[in-house]
Amino acid sequence: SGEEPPSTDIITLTRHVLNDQFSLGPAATGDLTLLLTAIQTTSKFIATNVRKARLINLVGLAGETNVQGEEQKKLDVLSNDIMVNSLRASGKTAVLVSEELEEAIIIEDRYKGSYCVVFDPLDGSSNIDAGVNIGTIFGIYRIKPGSKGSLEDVLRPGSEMVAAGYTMYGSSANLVLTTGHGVNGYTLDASLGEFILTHPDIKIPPRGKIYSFNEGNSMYFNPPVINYLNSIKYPQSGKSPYSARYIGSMVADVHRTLLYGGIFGYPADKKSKSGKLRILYEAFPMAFLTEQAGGLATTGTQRILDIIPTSIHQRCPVFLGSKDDVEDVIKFHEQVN
Ligand code: AHM
Ligand code: MG
Repeated sequence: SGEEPPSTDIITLTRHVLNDQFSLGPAATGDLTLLLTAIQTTSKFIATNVRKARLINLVGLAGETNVQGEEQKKLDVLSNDIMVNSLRASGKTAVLVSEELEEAIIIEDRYKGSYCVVFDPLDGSSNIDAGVNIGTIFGIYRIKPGSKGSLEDVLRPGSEMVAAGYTMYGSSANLVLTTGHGVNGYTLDASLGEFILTHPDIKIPPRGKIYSFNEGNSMYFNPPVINYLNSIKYPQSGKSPYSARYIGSMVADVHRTLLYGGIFGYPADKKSKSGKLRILYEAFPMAFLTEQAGGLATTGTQRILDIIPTSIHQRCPVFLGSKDDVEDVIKFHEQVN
C-alpha cells in the first residue's frame, strides 16, 4: 500500500522521435529515426563496455590479459569500432568523421544513406581509468542534394546540423538530444534496454553561479579571459563569487551546465592558439544543444555554429552556457579590441 503502480505509458526515445516524425506528415522517411536507433544501440553497447572494463580492472592483476587470454582493447578504440560498424550497417550514413580516425570514412555504395555523422566515440580520455564520467558526442548532417558523400558534406557550419547530442556514462547512461526543436534528456533503463524520457525540454537558467574552466592553464590565458574570470571571482561588493566545477570531461561539464546553468570554457591561450576542443564533433554538437536549450555558445568573438570548418579535426575556443554569463565573456572580448 502507498506504492504507486508502474506507469503503463512510458515515453522511450524512439517513441519520442517517431512522434516528431508524425508531425512532419508523409514527407518524413523515417531515416533519421532509424539512424538515431543505431546511435542508441551504440550508446548501450559502449555503456556496457565502460562498466565491464571497470570490473575487469578490479578483478584482473595489473599487466595481465583477460580471462579469454586476449589483451583488452583500449576503451576509446573499442567505442570507435562499435560506432563505425553500427553506423555503416544502419544503411543511413554516407560520411563518418571520428576523433579516433585521421581520415573521414566515405561509406561504400552498398550501405550508403543520406546522413553524415561526426562523433567523438569516448570523450574525456583522461578520466577513463579513474571511473569518472565520460561520454560519446555526435552531430548529424544530411548530405547535400545530389552528393554521394564527400568531405564537403561535413565541412559546413554547425547551424546546418539536423541533430546533435551526447550520451554521458555516469551513475546511469544519459542521452541528451536535439533535432532542432528543443533539447530532451533520456535515461537508460538497463532492465528494459530503453532510453526513457526523464528530462523533457531542458532549458538553461539565464544566469548561473558556476564556472568551469581548466584554470591550471591560467598562466597562458589571454587578458579577456583573465579579466572575465577575475570579474566572477572578485565581484563588486554585495555579490557572491561563482563556484568552480571542472571535471575535465566535456560531456559531464556541459551536462551540468545545461541543468544548473553557468559557463563552461575552453579558451584559446598562448600555448594552444585555437584552444583544444574540436569544432566538428565537440564544439558544434554542444553549441547546438546549448542554443536549443536557450543558452549561447561563442568563441569569444564569433557564434560557434557560424564557423565554417576547413578541415575535419580543426579546433576552436569554446565558451558556452547561460545566456547572461556568455554575454559577459563576450563583452570582455570586445573591450580589448
Ligand atoms: P579528449 O578528446 O582527448 O578526451 O579531450 C577532450 C577533453 C574534453 O572532454 C575536456 O573538456 C577537455 O579535454 C579537458 O582538457 P584538459 O585536460 O586540458 O582540461
Ligand atoms: Mg574528445
